[in-house]
Amino acid sequence: MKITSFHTQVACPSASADPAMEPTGAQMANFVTLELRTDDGLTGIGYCGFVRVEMLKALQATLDALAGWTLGADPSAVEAISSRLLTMGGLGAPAGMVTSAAAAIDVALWDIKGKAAGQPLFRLLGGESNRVPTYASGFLWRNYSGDQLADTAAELIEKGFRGMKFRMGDEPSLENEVDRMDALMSAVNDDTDVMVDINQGWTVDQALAAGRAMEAYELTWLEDPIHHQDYTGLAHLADKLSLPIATGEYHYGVPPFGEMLERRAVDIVMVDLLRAGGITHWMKAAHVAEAFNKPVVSHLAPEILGHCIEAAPNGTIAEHMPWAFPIFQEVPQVSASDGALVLSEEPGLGLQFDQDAIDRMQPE
Ligand code: SMN
Ligand code: MG
Repeated sequence: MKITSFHTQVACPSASADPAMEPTGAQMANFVTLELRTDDGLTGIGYCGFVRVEMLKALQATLDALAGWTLGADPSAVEAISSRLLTMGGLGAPAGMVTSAAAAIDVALWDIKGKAAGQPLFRLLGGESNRVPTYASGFLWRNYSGDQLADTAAELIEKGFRGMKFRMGDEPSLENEVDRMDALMSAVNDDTDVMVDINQGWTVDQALAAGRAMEAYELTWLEDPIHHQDYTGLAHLADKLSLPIATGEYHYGVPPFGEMLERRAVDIVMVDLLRAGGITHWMKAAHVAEAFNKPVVSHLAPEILGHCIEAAPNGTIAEHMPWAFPIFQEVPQVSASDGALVLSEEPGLGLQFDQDAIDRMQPE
């Protein structure tokens, strides 16, 4: 089998984002889609993005250049193609747009591999079930009042979610942070997992004080309390707080996960699909965490990373952040009976782009 052609498009679901959403959220749901076609008539799909709309042209040009280098290659050589693209596009130093674009190609190659084998991705990677634990993300924003948080949390539980992530770190005092936490916790029940994401907003001292105040709530994790490369600070927090520290979404490639784990700077390893470099590299980062006896969780792209969470022996829960859902025809649903993300059992990713929707989501 050979790759014969490819097609990229841009799509901007951000244009119809809820205006009440925190701007960092509302502005980032923009994508470049990829279709990779083979001489066997199979098409693999992937996408990159989670960038502001102004970045899309540059990202599409990067993806076009990298996809051009795959023409003529056998798509089942995922490992070889993926590492060649990182070398050709970025001299093998993974970061930025090159890695995101290479990740989209890696995903499309896995989609082709699954379709050629007649296997859904989660099974091709070694997993068993199409039902994956998940939690709601992208709904409980920092600019929401206590009442908005409580109302939204109740709606999420109504939809079937058994877990949800809440953003903190913007309040002028610890007292205000705790008030918002109280408002949210009053709306959830005992079996709701609650995660908190700070997006690197605190200093080590702030994180220690806030983390101690939050220990009473039995949260599932405290995410990115401080800068992601401050391993010494993260290790200090992981040691001093009983609250598990989750971090990893900001890292590019696989090697930082080794260092982070060696330094004991993390309790729960979070891996981003595009920054890791695709499914191949996501799974490697998961296995590095496994070697350190730590759980791995996913960042964004639940329609793809749900498969990886299921397949990784240490995968625990998928982040349900549905920003890319509008570009697909059918997407995994959350089961009202047990809150699981139900993946398609069709070969490959089990996803198809919705061309009409993509046509409607063109930038101005
Ligand atoms: C996040 C990061 C980037 C885009 C959206 C959301 C956030 C998360 O840190 O963990 O979901
Ligand atoms: Mg995060």
